[in-house]
Amino acid sequence: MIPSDQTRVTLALGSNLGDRFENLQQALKDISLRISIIKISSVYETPPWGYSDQPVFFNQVLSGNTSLNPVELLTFVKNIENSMGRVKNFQNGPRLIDIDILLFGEKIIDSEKLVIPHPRMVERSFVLLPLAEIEPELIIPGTNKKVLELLQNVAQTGIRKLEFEKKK
Ligand code: PH2
Ligand code: MG
Ligand code: MG
Repeated sequence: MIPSDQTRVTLALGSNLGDRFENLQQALKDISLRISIIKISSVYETPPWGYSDQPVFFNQVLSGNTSLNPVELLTFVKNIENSMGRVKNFQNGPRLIDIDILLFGEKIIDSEKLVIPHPRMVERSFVLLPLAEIEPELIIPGTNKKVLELLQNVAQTGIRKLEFEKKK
């Protein structure tokens, strides 16, 4: 059950600079201040998409409940990126941390600042594979397709699920 004043949201995290695992961990800690995290995927090592001459990424997807509205959520995640030291780079270029809003409940939003569902998520295996781990049956608004079906349409070459030592 989702509390009536909250929305289930899904975010994608990525990092390919510095200590990539630590960056994901820090982002999760900051995100959990305003999102009560319900599901979280494994970390995946993924080849860079869009611009290949850069380090490999670590990617992870989470879902949780928040009382923030979409614009507040965008501001919240941008503030985390900035506080972690992300600097402006070129599109698809290397980054310390990237926090993208994939889904905001079943909402479809197409404004200048914010497009939800994330417009490129359906073509990106570094998003769909971790998402399929936590929400295989979820239908992506506007597509009429389940995550697992969308995953079948994208190449998964070079993606590796990482096994981290669990803290005792
Ligand atoms: N993010 C990008 C561009 N390319 N490639 C991978 N593997 N993972 C990412 O998170 C990623 C990317 C733009 O945000
Ligand atoms: Mg991104
Ligand atoms: Mg981004």
